[in-house]
Amino acid sequence: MNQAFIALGTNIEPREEHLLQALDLLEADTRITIQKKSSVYETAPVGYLHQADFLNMVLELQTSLSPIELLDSCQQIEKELGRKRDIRFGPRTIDLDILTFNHENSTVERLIIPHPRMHERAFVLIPLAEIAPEFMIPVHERSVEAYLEDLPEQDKEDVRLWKSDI
Ligand code: A4P
Ligand code: MG
Repeated sequence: MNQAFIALGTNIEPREEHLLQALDLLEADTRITIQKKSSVYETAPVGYLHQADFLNMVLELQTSLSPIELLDSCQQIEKELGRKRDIRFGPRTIDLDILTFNHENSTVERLIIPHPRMHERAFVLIPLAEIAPEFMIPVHERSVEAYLEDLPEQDKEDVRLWKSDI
């Protein structure tokens, strides 16, 4: 069995429904088990700012899939939820990013793990710290908590607890 952390994000209504549907589709896959689920956070957009606030959460998965197979499944779920790719970093019904996969390091364009921007994003680190504070981010070998401590206060204030359980 493999361990993976994935991040979910949505900023098109109905946002909660998009998260719930993504969770259902992941759970429906017999090769994937959701081990842990963070709370849901409402977060100010990062990168492309002219868009609505996001709901973000992080999951710990156990899976028999390979990293690329897991990416295929995530992209299939994005497709089923009607995601259109227009603007990079722009609005989305659902985005599923693989943060880490075991202690693996992949640098091919289609799948970069650990996710190259995870350690600088409060909307990833805050939910991840809730379920795995001491997890050492592969390659960097630095804990989630340690990265979180380094983030600017403003970035952390832009991530607000929205619902503790969905
Ligand atoms: N890809 C490479 N590595 C990975 C990986 N580890 N996980 C490739 C998933 N996909 C990976 O992704 C573009 C390409 O990345 C895919 O072809 C895949 O093979 P995409 O999902 O089509 O496009 P994107 O989501 O616009 O790009 P990306 O790079 O995932 O964007 P980010 O960096 O995730 O930023 N602000 C808040 N508050 N909350 C958010 O969730 N999200 C973004 C998206 C920007 N601002 C945000 C949020
Ligand atoms: Mg993505």
